[in-house]
Amino acid sequence: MTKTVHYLKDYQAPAYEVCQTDLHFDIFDGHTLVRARLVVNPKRAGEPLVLDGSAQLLSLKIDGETVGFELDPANEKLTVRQVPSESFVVEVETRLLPSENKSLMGLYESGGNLFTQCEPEGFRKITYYTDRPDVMSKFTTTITADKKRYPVLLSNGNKTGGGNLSDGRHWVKWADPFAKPSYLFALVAGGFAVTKDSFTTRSGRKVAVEFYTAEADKPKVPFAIESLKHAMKWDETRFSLEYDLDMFMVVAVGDFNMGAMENKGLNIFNTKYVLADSRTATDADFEGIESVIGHEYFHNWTGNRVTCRDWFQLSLKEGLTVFRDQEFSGDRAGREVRRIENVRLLRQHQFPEDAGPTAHPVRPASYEEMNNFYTMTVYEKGAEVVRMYHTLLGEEGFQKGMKLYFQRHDGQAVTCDDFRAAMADANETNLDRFALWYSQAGTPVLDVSGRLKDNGDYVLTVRQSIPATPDMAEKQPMMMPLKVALLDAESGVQTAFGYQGGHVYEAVLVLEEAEQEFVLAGVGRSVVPSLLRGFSAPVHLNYPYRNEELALLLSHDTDAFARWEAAQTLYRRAVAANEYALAQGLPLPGHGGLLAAVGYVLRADVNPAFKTLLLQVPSEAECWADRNEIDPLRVHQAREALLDLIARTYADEIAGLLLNAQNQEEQGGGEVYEYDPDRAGWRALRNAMRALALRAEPETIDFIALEYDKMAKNMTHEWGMLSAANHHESDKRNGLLAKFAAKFADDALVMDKYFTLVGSSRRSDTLQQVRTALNHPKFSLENPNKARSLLGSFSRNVPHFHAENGSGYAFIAEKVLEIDRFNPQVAARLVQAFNICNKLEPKRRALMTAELQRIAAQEGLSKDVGEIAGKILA
Ligand code: B3K
Ligand code: ZN
Repeated sequence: MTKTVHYLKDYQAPAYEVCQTDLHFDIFDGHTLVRARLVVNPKRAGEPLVLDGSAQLLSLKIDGETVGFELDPANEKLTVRQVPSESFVVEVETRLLPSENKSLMGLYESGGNLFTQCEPEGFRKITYYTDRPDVMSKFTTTITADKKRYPVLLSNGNKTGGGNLSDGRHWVKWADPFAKPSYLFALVAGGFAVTKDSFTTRSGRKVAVEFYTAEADKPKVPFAIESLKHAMKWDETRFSLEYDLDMFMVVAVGDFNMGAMENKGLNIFNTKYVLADSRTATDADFEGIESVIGHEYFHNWTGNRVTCRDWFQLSLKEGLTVFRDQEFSGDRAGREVRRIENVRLLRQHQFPEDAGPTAHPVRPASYEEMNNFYTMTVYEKGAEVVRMYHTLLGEEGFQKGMKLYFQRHDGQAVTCDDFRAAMADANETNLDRFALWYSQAGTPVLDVSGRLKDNGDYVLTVRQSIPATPDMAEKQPMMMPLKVALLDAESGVQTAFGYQGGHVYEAVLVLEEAEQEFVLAGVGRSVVPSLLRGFSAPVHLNYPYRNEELALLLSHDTDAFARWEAAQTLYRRAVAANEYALAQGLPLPGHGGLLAAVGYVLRADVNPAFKTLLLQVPSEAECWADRNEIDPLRVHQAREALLDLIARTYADEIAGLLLNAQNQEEQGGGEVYEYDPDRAGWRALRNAMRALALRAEPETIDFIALEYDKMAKNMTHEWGMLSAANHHESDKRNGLLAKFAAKFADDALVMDKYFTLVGSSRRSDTLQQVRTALNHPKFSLENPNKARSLLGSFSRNVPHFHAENGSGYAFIAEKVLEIDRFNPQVAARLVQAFNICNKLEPKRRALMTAELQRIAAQEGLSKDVGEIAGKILA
């Protein structure tokens, strides 16, 4: 297969613009006919008109005449060489087969209804078009269909007409007053129940809110609706941004490649991010819904009103919108805890990406398949980059930048440089050096040292380096904020110092050079530095702390992130020490210092959600970050041994906390088992303690099995018990899971949880149970949620995926190839489990390489999987 690589440096403005797009969909039982009428304006007359498309083409006319054209199916291009030099009309007819479309891009069927997904390049599966984000057009959409089978016909914008036709058919017309790129187009047709509400904007406009779901799911919609209204209000208050259409619609679909999609006025959501009640959704699910609903809504301004010039600029909308949804969640509840959760996510998934074969900058320089670039780097590191503007400029300065950004670019398709220019110009500052965050991949490393000078000044020396990545060897130092404070080494009290003419307790140091010294004046006593407070930059920071200094930070720091980080460092050191002992065949260390710190945390008077985070030992992936020759099983065993030690040492305290958390959860009246952030904190602690308690005394599974029904008051309770019991080798665990699957057999989202439990169990027979689950009547490989639940969780299951005999690798490779035949996007996600290949010890590396070669050699392999496998094998 020919490989086409797209480069940012080759960007060219479009030769033709489309000022009006009128679409006409005739939906029939087996197929759909699409007529597109485009009013096209030459920008560079004389150039050929090149349209993107892969749908079955029925006819093509220009100004009413049939014209000659060339088709290049491999690159999905249609070229017309002779076109008028002034404005002309293109008419295209295509024929689609939505029920055969299992890629879930373009127009497809799910549960008898029709849906679209266009971002980034799905619109070309519907018609022939300049399918690129810098071509913005006004759209109308007319849909006709059988009224009984497809009573609901939706598209973007406002409904402008409709009526009955002959033969039991009906029609509806939609008009979107805002020009938009084709990736924001959406159409939905079928039978749905609608839940209606409304929101009055601060300027007094009443916006109709409509959520479309299956009839049976109606009771699970209210939380998502409330979340949307909170998001609408929050965007007005914090960002002065108001909604701009008369209607905001959300449609839930069970078959969806990702979380949700921000189509203008007609968001399409994975059911997972809409439907929730406390019987079937965990507290974490509720939090996920609030944040994804917020995210898609916030795109209306950051993404839709101002969009991306090209797909290399994806982080312009995604990094910024993730930052906005993080801030929304933080403002809603538990800012500090949310911040730590964001950092954990970044470290567990983005840091490995940045250190692996698919590493790319926040603004990638090239791609083969754009779908492969909806990554943790573009989203989460992109959000950290936006957060750094915020840290450097402050809330007021940042908002000034946002205001200028919208003043300059509303209605345009722009670049990350335009965003940076607005931030700099609004604050009359120079952010040129900051641009490197968009072009250099790899997680920067800060090596910091501190010394107290004889004159009482404290000097911090910071060296920064950025590791080489496959795309770039030499890197330049970057601009970033390093937030610091100093704690008295004896008392742990925060100490004042002089910095830039002020007398302060905390400072934002601005790094720009490979090595810099910062003088914090007049300290005059022995101190412990508190560094990277709030995780002020997405970096690895090394400082030669002694364990006692970490314990001091853990117990005294006023910055939640820094406290948590002190505990994480202690855990990482302990896991590494266990690993060394295991490798050398030595007895495991006693970890007195760490145990004292854990004892402190167990007793500490901190909020329960924070306590839960402080007690979380970093994942294996965090423990082996930046290492080579990894033996995954040994890291796993070292980590397990540490957890066992903690559980055994503090069995009594853990049992006490478990009970206390349960009592606290039940206090305070109201709907005790419904979601609310405070109770969610107590439940998180309760579940964490339950897992540790069962670890210390495995025989208590009998108690769980016996009392399960009584204790299972909501899904968070059920999930806590099942995920703790999930690794138990006894039949009791199988019995619990079987009961759970029977109880929720008809709830697709809960069945996803069941499959996740099967895929993530440490039991010795897990691979066999996963294989059996593939034939479960409720499992379907074609449903992305199901595939991700069972196979995604298995690919993260360290002892089984990395089984010494290679069975885990072979199994995932087999499934990658199977899924790739119908859904390359989902397959390409799964194959990224092999990203770690070249960092493994030789035996596993050889086993994994063999599987990757098998995948790469597959005839008809998608470019999605081909691109990833190729990069790993390179
Ligand atoms: N913009 C979409 C993601 C589209 C992914 C295409 N593979 C959802 C979001 O980020 O809000
Ligand atoms: Zn997004």
